[in-house]
Amino acid sequence: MRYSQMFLPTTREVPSDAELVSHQLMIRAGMIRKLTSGVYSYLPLGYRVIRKFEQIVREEMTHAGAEEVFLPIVQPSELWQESGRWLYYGKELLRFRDRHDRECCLGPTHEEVITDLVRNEIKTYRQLPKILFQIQTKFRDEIRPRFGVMRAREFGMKDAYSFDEDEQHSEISYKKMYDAYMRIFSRCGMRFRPVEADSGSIGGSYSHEFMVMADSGEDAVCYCSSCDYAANLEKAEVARPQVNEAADTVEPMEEVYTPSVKSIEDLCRFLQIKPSEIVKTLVFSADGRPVAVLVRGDHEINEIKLKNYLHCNFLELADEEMIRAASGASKGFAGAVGIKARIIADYSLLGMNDVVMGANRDDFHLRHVKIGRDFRVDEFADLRMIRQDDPCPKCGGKITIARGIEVGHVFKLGTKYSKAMKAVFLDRDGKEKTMIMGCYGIGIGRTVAAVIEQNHDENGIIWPLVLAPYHVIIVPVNLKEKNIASAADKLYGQLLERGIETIYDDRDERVGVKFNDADLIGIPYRVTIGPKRLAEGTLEIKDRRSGEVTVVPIERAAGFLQTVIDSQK
Ligand code: 9G3
Repeated sequence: MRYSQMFLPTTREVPSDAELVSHQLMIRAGMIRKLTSGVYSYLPLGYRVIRKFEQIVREEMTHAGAEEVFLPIVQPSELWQESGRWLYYGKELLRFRDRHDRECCLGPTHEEVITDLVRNEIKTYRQLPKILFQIQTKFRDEIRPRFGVMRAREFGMKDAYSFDEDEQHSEISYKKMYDAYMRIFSRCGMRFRPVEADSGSIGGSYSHEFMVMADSGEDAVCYCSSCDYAANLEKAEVARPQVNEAADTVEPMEEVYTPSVKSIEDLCRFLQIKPSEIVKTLVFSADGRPVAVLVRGDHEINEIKLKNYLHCNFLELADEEMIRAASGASKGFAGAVGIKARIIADYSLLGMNDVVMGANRDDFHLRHVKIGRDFRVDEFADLRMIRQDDPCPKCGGKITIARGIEVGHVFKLGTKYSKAMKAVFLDRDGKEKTMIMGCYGIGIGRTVAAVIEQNHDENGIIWPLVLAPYHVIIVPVNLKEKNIASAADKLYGQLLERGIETIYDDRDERVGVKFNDADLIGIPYRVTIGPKRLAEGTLEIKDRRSGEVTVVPIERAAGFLQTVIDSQK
């Protein structure tokens, strides 16, 4: 393409709310423009990248045995009523009525639609397994869309759904998808990790998130430096501590006056103790009932683990009223001794004695408290957040905490939808069975943005070749000089003939502007045609990633670029 003809509005301006580098660069490089909050238009340069990533996804999905479908975004509420989700979701589900006053929604995902399609067509085990995928727009009315296309309200997703006759076969489908994801993200040259994740509200036995490692990521993950263990921080299990059978020489429990001393650090300063000698008593309301949860002063409660352990629907910190009713004190002075609530404690409290905790009396704490002597713990469980340097729950190695961007998520769904919607088939013995499902998502725009998070410098984007919108940009230093213009025209023709995707920067602009734009939009190879080199019959080829400049004879330039490009495909 000739630059002067392109719709490629690069700009130095970034919107004030663009905090993420990828958001800034996608605007500045003329890839996207915001239509309204959380809704973006892809301009030609941005859409070329999207299409290249989608092509990689299609190739790997197909290679894994999935077939592509294309499902509607308008969905009838009846299906969501069948699955029981119509009332579960709030305003995030964009609902509307059609001209016949029928209730519909814009699809935020397609479990109901695909299960309805399959239940109408698949009748016997001979028709299984099936893995169907689509690349389709989703709409989720996020309350606060941010970070450009990273967290948009309308976004493209590849979503796949597997249907199997039993758990073992479902496991095979899951692994096919998991392996396809490994190939997709590897082909894009990304630094990523699959991590064990919490399957959240969509029940099913387990799930993995594919995390692109980036300090700007919203998700916290932990991984072991010695083995392949990795997990979303919300899900990460904590290795059972060896119980410290400390000596029993602990004095009797005693109250201590701690006027207005509520926080852990105030208490440490006031009593000259360490956080690890304190037991925090957090009162939760689990489905409306008070539960006292005990964790060590230097640990954090993991509310996802707690909710999963309690199998409750609604979990939140108790309000002052419930805390006072259970403990007789305000939040900062609640303690386990004498509290009127179920008491569960994190494993790290096992064997602890001689601790400090709230006295269930305002302005007082207890010290020298001994678990088992002064109060009883109903149950011990793994309830705390894992921390940097904790032992790996798999191999005992060292745990590292890092930030990541979730670009993919694969779930075992079991029969959550197929049971509710009666997606059944006749098995080998002619018995009616419920299909076993899995679902597998990849955020298209989010992945492109994540690639930029991992591939940029102060001058702009640095595209991996497989995703680059164009492979080469030709920058003639001064088109008014005839021999430069003809050399550039000739090279442009040669590159197009070889199928090399090329921008010919034919704008009447200073060469500095052209260089800056070439760096900003991140084209992997920049060919500069200038008078000095031309006089010697050569030109310069600059590699955007390494910065390396190679001087090449003009007649060899097209071949040189073909070789270097083909070597990376
Ligand atoms: C909704 C709304 C938002 C949602 C969902 C439903 C997330 C919802 C989870 C999934 C699971 C998988 C198939 C592709 C991979 C992810 N946000 N999820 O179900 F109504 Cl408003 O989407 N779906």
